[in-house]
Amino acid sequence: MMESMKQSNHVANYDAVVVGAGFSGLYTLHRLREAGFSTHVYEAGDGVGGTWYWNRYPGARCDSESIYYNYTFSEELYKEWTWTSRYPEQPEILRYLNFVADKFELRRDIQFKTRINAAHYNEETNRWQIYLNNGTSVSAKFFITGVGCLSAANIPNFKGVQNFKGDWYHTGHWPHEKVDFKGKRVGIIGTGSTGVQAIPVIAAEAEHLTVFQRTPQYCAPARNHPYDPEYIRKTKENFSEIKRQMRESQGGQPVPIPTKSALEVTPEERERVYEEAWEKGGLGLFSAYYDITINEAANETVAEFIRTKICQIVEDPNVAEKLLPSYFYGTKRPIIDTNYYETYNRDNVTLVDVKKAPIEEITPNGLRTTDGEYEFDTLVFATGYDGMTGPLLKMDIRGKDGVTLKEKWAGGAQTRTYLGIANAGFPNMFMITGPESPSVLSNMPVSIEQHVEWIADCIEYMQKHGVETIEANVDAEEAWSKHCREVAESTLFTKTDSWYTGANIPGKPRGFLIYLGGVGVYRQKCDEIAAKGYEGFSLLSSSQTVDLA
Ligand code: NA7
Repeated sequence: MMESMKQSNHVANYDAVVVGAGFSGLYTLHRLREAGFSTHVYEAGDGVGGTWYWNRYPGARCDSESIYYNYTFSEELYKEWTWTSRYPEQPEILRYLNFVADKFELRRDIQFKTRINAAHYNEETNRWQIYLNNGTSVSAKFFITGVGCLSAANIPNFKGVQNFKGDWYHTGHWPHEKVDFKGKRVGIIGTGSTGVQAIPVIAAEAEHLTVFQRTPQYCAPARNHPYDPEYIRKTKENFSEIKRQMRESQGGQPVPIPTKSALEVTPEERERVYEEAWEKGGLGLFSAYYDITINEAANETVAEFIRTKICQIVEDPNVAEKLLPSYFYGTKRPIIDTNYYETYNRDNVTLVDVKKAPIEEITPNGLRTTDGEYEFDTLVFATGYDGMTGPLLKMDIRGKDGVTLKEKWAGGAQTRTYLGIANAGFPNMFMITGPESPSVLSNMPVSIEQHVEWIADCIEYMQKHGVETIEANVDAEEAWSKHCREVAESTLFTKTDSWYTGANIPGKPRGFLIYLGGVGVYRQKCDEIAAKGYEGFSLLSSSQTVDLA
């Protein structure tokens, strides 16, 4: 045990300790507190919001429609809050989460500016000992992680970053004060969802913007617009139906599951459908036909549609050529944009292909690729995250026999979970939207609510039946992981290098850690498991297994 942990000053005992005050942590706190459990949340930031607290970069907004990107556990809350537009910007989402924290008086049980460094399971007491970065420790019967899937920033290990004379930022750790780009030459590395959102906004302000692109992206227009008050009124009126549809859907939004193949319709009909989706804006292309992410030929029809659009929008054919993606559409995060491709028609924007000529070094005045040197005053890393496992493995989590989560998952290669909620060897620990749950391939608040409710119901069940510990069984975990891999391998997702597969982090073992069966199916499976007395888990009273089936 580390010296600092041995010396840590034990200050409190709780029923549950939760990591993170984002969508997950806030609702967990509310739900468990309502059920009478003493619950405490630790949050590294100095406010609530999680992902939406940290991601303050220019242009940051959500790619789920706002009327679906909120909690549905409280009809009153749903009706009290009104979104201004279709795709909410970061400040509005952060205001929403602060509104939730105020309404349910959550702050009194959240300790801000405090990071959990470690959580160790004590087999003698059946409790978790949790070590904080302020030198103190607390204990809890339940250890619950609400750390988000994309919170461990990836800053590539470029040579020379420390030599750069200007200011540099990672988009996931953006300053609270406005960063002024006026009159500045700016460089940005990365063209994922984040880069695509930030590039048009920075370009509009900076003297010059140089975009360093490794992989071109498929983007479709967001066509964000203010909501008509009548539309909002009807949405609120239909709360129960919308909630039901979201919960039973594939991706967490009330979008009909497509029944047609892209290959069974005529090219003219397909073109009409794609054109309609493009004009409507949003992620409609992704769900236009059921086989877009499973059949290569079907996929190519959308890919080619977007490539044609890029060539129509971007005036310089050489620039357009560099922007044409070739991987399977949708197997990296499909992006919705506001004036992204149009931005390359500006005189103050340069696009550099760093796949062809990779970045060699960050220099005092900019960066050098194998093709030449580029100078700028400010550098933005829009280089993404160590997704899924990254935020969990940043903490020193130790289960039975002192085995760390990192050892159990072999750094990621052997990531096995039961339902993406629990791990064999780690009793009374729950992960909200953990690896192998629908998580990032769903509308996150829907998946978060489902996990929080399942976990809280489980804890209540344990209390009612005198159960001391719950732990996933190894065979149940193996079967779930195998099922997840089989579903993923029946799609095109595993054929592309992306943060979904871990391929964006050099040295990270590859594995597809998202359950692709859909949120409706997944919810049903989780509910069935609970209804069978938590099938696949071992439930123990203080000294013996409790047969509750
Ligand atoms: P992403 O989607 O991981 O994008 C990161 C971008 O940075 C992507 O274009 C990468 O190129 C690029 N990148 C990463 N490392 C390098 C190096 N070493 N050299 C050059 N370029 C690099 O992260 P985002 O923040 O945009 O989005 C994350 C999610 O947040 C998003 O999907 C939404 O769910 C919200 P690559 O494609 O790997 O070639």
